[in-house]
Amino acid sequence: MHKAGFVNIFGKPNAGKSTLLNALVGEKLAIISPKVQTTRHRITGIVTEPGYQIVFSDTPGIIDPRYRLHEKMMGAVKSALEDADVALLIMDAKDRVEESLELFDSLKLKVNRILVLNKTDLLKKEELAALKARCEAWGKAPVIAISAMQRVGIKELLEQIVARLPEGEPFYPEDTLTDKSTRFFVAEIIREKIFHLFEEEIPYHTTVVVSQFQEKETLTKISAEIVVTRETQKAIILGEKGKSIRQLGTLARQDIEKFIGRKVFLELFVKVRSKWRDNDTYLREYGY
Ligand code: GDP
Ligand code: K
Ligand code: MG
Repeated sequence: MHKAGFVNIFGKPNAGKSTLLNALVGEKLAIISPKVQTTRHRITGIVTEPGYQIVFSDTPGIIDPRYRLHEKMMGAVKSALEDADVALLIMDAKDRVEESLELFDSLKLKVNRILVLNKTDLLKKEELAALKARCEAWGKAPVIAISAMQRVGIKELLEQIVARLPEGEPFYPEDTLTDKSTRFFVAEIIREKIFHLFEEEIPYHTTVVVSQFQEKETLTKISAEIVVTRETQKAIILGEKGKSIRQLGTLARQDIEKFIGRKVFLELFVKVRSKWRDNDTYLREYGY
């Protein structure tokens, strides 16, 4: 019997959704940073093994606890979760447990769900036992303790997911890792480095567009535009004598080379588009 299904990863910002997606797929697909709202798109990661295929989605961190009572938003999240075969409710083991359980409760989910305690590498043994007991007492989902970062508990989690998958044929050919293009991942890698290198509002005012992607004989030539909203932001990204953008280029190139498995020549340009975040034409052009 072959099993196949869709699994959504849901949790508060920074719970570790993107890190878990990467751990499950065994590849770096989703960008990770300690800042909230790093993930802007739904990223699909596909795991195909003999006997099953799972299509995972990493949801953007749209759930801000401050807006928890915002019904419309919760409605959208809920219906996305109910569309899946299994919902992974992930919480940061260091976070306030009652608050997370209350958030999960408020969804009133009917779909199969698993409560995933992440970042358990940060807890002492007794702390973990107490947390697990509290979550098991909640009683609305089986509880699995993991460390997405250290890849601990992933196998057990996969087993629990597979046990809840419906019977069915695979949705994608077996070598498919994701439904997104290489260009998309290249832009995401550059965006991740911007999150790491620049402070405050800059990452949130920036988007990245890959304008050229050419496979040459010995390397891949990539040009990308970094779009910001103000001249002052452009100056910061360039840095003194271009120092910052060179650093950004080097870090991004190294990761892109790892991702595509080829040498890369990367060219970065910075463009100012004062209203890109409010302009529908730009948003479409930039893939939102
Ligand atoms: P998301 O916002 O839910 O997608 O969270 P991310 O995957 O971007 O992770 C947020 C932060 O938590 C990053 O700094 C990660 O490195 C960190 N993180 C994720 N998983 C773990 C874990 O298992 N252990 C520890 N110690 N940190 C983690
Ligand atoms: K994050
Ligand atoms: Mg994320």
